[in-house]
Parts: sequence; structure tokens; C-alpha cells
Amino acid sequence: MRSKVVTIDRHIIDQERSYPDASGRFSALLYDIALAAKIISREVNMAGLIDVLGLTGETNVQGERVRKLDAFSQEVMVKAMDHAGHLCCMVSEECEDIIPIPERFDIGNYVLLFDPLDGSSNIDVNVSIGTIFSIHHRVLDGRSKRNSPGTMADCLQPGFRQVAAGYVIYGSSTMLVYTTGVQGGVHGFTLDPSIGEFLLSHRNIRIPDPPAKVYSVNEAYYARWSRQQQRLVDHFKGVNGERGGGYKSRYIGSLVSDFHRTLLQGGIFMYPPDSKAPRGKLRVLYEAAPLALVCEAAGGRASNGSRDILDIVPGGLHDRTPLFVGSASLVNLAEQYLELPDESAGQGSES
Ligand code: P6P
Repeated sequence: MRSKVVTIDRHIIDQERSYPDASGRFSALLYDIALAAKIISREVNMAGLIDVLGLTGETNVQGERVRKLDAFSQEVMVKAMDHAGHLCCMVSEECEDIIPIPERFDIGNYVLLFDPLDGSSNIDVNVSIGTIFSIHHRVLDGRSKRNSPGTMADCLQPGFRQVAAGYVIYGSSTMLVYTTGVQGGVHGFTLDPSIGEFLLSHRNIRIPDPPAKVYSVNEAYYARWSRQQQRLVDHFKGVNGERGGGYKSRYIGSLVSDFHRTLLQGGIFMYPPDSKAPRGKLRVLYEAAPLALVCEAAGGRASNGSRDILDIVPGGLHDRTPLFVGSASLVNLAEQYLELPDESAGQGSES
């Protein structure tokens, strides 16, 4: 029996019906994100055919060499989202400061935070990359009023306040995965390029637990990790006196790809702190927090090693955090290892 064809637009309308006081603005925001994703997908999938690869000769706020597709994706997201009157401001990995809504457009009550093209270092070698997005409602208190430009307070909110979050993965197929929180579930839509529609392909995604025995981390940094982090990975490998073992290692080096695999198969993705990056590499607002909402809504967990990612209140737009995300049982195991006292380090005992 072929399941009925449900477009993302139809799905968003159906979901909106379950929120009687929904204004429709939020749904329109998701439509626009889906449109931006289609445009970026077209360029990413043609990257090998036209001379979009290579560098713009600029660097972004992270000091990373900006590839043309990064700059293109940034522009697509801003131009798709800035004029419809839903947003009071935006935040992007590519921009140091808040992105205001141009004065000629109406100001809305949502904040969009995004990484327009994460994993861009993989563009030239055709490895899957992605867009990550997070949506907050602005903080309407005495200081920021309706129809006023978005403020830092509207942006620096903890992840548990997100009204929606998701990502687009530009891989063998283009998929958009989003959630409106635990109640709404997590749903995946695959782009049918022949009709230009995202079609519901993964209804109500649940992360497998017990999980596939897969761990995902860049082991090149092993020597820079804490002893506890080393013992955790030794456990997965069943070496250096740590029982366990029997796990596969999978690491693509593209956050959206590694996360998407973890969400669908189970397992754990880790980007730990190390001696050179004491707060890890990944960003709170537009990487860790949106993926944490998706993972928790799918029944998993996301931690910085000691507390829920969704409880973190960032001090700055580009704050970093360690990230341990995936099947709850494995994130819990990671926290248990990471809280071991230093004196236990090197004893090689089963935790
Ligand atoms: P490393 C890509 O540059 C990225 O920001 C994420 O997509 C990815 O998870 C991470 O960096 C990979 O970092 O240090 O393992 O190369």
C-alpha cells in the first residue's frame, strides 16, 4: 500500500491545526526555510558542474576561508527570510553580529539562528554537508517590544525555549528534518527534485535505543583529551583495560551527516573539549542547541558532558560547547565516564 504523498507544506498546515492559537506566521517561516533549502540544494548539487567551488578570498568570523557556496547559502537564507515580516532579527555563523531586518520590511516576533552551510570544508570532495536552523520566539519583556528590532536578549536564549529546530542534509538526496519540540515529534522530508517538493519520508523519527553500537568522534585528538574522555573511547574499543568493545567507529567530519546517521541508527556523536579547545569546537546557538532539540524530541539526549545542552544559556552569539548527542543510554554512559574523579584515571577498571 503506497503511503499517501504528504508535502512539507501540507504537513506544516496539519501540524498547525493542532495548535489552535497558531498565527500561521510560524508555519510561513518554515515554508520559507524549505524554499531556501531547495535553492541551496540546487547549487550544492551543481557545485561540481559550475565553477562555484573555490574561495571568495574572504574569511568569516570564525577565521575560516569562506568558500563560494558558504557565501551563497548565507545570502539565500537572509534573502529568503528577511522580508516576510516573521522575524525581528537573525544570527548566522557567517556574521559576527546580529543580522537586523531591513527597515523597509515589517518586523515579526521570531528569531532565526542558523549555520547556512556546515561542513563546508567537505564541499570540494563531495561529502554531504548541511544547513542547521533554530527558531526562538523573541523575549517580549519591558526592554524589547513588539515591532522593535531584535536584541541580544532575543538571541541569547537557552535551547529549551526553541519553538522549532532542524537541519537540511545535502547528500545522496536532500532531506529536511525538523521538530517543534517533544510534543510535535521529529519528521523527515526528502526532496523530489523532479517536482521541487519536500515529501514526508520519515514520519515521527525515534532514535533507536538500545542503539546501534556506533561511536563517532575524531580520534586524532585522543592525546589532547582528558583521561576520562580517553577511557570512554577505550571502553567503546575494549582496549587499555576497559571492558566493552564491539563498537564500530564512524566519523565523517560533517556535523549534519554524523548527526543524521546517529539519529536514524542510534549511537553517540561526540565533539569533546580538548587541551587546545577547552570548550570544544561546535557552536551553542546554531549547531548544538538545534540538534539537541531534534535528538531529545526523538527520544535521545544531548549533553555538554555534564549538563543538558538545552539548559545552556550562551553568553555570546558564537559561544562554543562540547557536544555528546545520540541515544540516551550512550550519552548517560559518557556522562558517567566524564564525571569519574581524576584519581581513577589509568586504573583501567570497568566503570
Ligand atoms: P574536526 C566542519 O568544519 C565542522 O564544523 C563540523 O561540521 C564537524 O562536525 C567538525 O567541524 C569537524 O571538526 O576537528 O573533526 O575536523
